[in-house]
Amino acid sequence: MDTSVARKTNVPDFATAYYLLEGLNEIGIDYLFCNFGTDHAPIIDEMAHRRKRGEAMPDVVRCPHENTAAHMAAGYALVTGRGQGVLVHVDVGTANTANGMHNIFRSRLPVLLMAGKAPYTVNDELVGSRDTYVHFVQEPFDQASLVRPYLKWEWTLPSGVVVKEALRRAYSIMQSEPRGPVYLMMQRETLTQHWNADEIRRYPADRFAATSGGGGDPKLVAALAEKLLTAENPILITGYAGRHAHASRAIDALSQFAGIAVYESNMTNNISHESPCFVGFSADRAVPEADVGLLVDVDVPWFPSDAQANEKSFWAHIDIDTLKPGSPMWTFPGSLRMQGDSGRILEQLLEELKAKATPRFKEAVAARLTRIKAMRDERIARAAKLATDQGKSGAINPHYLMAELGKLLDDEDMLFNEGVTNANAVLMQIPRRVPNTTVRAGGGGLGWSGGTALGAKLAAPDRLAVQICGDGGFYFGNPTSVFAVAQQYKLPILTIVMDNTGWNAVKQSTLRVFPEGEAKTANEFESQLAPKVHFTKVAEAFGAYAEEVGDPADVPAALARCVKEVRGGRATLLHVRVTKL
Ligand SMILES: Cc1ncc(C[n+]2csc(CCOP(=O)(O)OP(=O)(O)O)c2C)c(N)n1
Ligand SMILES: [Mg+2]
Repeated sequence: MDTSVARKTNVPDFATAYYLLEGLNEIGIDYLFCNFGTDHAPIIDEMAHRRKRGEAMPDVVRCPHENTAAHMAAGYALVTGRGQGVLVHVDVGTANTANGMHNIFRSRLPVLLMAGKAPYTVNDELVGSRDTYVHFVQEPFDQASLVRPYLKWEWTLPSGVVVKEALRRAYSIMQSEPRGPVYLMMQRETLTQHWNADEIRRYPADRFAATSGGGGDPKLVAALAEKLLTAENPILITGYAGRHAHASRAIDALSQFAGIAVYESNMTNNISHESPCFVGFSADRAVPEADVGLLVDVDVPWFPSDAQANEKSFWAHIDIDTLKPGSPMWTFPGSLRMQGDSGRILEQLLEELKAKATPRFKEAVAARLTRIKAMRDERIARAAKLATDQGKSGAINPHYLMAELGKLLDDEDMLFNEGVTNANAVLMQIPRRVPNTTVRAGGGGLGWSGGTALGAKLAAPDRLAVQICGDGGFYFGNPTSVFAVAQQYKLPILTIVMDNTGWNAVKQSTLRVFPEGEAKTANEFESQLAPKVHFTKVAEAFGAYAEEVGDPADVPAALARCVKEVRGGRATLLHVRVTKL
């Protein structure tokens, strides 16, 4: 154990909150995305104290809504790989992060969520005792239960003497693969306790490291290579391997060497979409035909209601999270499972294949690559054809819209695709050459793209961050909070709202279950939202540049003006009236 102290000082002692801020800085938290309340009085006072003393602590980003705070941490972690702090108010603030924690947990991103707890003393026995109405009503029996399904770890800080130890443990757990949210609760009486600097131990990263995923068992790697050597129709489906650059490279290299068609299912673009083996976003048609399949870092490789794997096929499951213990049911085939760093395991597999490749294998690969190219050409032609229909006045075709947007974006620009029923238009029409530049949520909680774009912009100020959402998603994202943060912290993001006047996903779901049902007969799907809104006014209220477009002919110029504004440093919104639901 490292017994060195925080630092030597002639000031005898400090409050726990002082060490909390120091400890956060020491574990590498750059930012605290905050929504404050009465529970944070000790922290707010120590923030001022540390600033007065010129001492380091994380930068504070105040977010008017917790949904923004949680998703900003997600966006920052997506770009940097490092979890940040989200500091919210007791049970109620925690409840407001639940949607975000769901998305972050399902996206396997790290985040340190922190909240106060109602003070436990009532009669002013200690500094920080209850002194207002809410302290009596904000103490549920189980505060953490509000977010527990999405946590890897939780604790209530019992004493300031262990504050840095608790922070280090929280950090190690959230950063270890598979990464995810951790939750630390703290009471005011604990935060105001004083401790001598000599009593507060440090827990440095070089002695308390996080765990990463390792390589695969060589025997299993060899067994899988044997299968691939004789495979006739191998496919690879991945969802989130592309979050690591070496995994992207490994998928690209392996697929080209072994003639494997690569599909992406949600989350992110894992390899360049110009890679010769990338064939699209749904493997449903390919799954029944595949004889060997690789499921690489993927949660939903296909919809079993639409596609079934051949009984004789062989499936290898290579994932940082092979068993999906966060899901009560998960029933995709895994004839062979390797848990670990998928990029590393695929590198091993490629080495093994290179060593064993026979002339017959190479011939079969060449034939497959020709077939895969034909599939790619067909897909590209289909996408181009869809974009030629511009739509009508008040009903712009999202494919055309996205194709025009794609012409204005650089390779490194980041897209946060919350397009819901129009998400495919984003995926199909916008060229993506750099992995991990079109991101979707691993979860299903709408309202994530604005906060996530802000967090990504904070982490990568030189890249453009584009939020693409439906009208429903725009409401869910607490847009006033998003644009307030964009203004206050000078984080210009581009927001494109594809307004189809409501919840098309809800309508389509009803039609899928009841194709000829009562809802269809009545033409009432409970999906229409207010038709005459002007989302531009929301953005303008916060000084953003905003435009509305309804005529297809105006799309290229409107997009060009918006991209120019946002690149010039002003948050921008384009409200597009797309094909109605
Ligand atoms: C927080 C949250 N509430 C409700 C839902 C259920 N839901 C899924 S899609 C959808 C409609 C979204 O509307 P919009 O963003 O306009 O996209 P569209 O379906 O019109 O393409 C809803 C309400 C959800 N996923 N998340
Ligand atoms: Mg909609």
